[in-house]
Amino acid sequence: MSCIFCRIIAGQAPAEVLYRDDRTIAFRDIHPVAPVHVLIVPIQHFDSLNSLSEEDEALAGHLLVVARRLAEELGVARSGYRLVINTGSEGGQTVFHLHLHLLAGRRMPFAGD
Ligand code: DGP
Repeated sequence: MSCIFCRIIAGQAPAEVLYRDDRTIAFRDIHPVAPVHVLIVPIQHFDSLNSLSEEDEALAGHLLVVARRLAEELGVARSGYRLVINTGSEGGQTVFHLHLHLLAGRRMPFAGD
């Protein structure tokens, strides 16, 4: 299995897992860029957001709800947080398994920077 996130999902690579259900896993980013930096990842492998179809709308919504719940549990829902989905090389994607970044704990610059 070459995908690092698939290996984490399968328990073949270590990660600090904060949440798991039948469709989703969330674990801390190995290279955090904010005091809170969690990755919310579908169990099913999608290379990127480009691979998501209309049939996956419920899953896409679930990922957002999981992110919102994690923000509450991590105590950043009120202070604020940012969700990021890097897509493709110019979008900054480096791991080609769809994931949301949950970033919080510091003031974020303008999203276009
Ligand atoms: P992106 O650039 O959007 O594809 O983000 C990929 C993120 O994945 C990046 O912030 C670093 C993180 N990452 C890469 N490999 C691992 C790993 O093995 N474990 C964990 N926890 N995070 C990883």
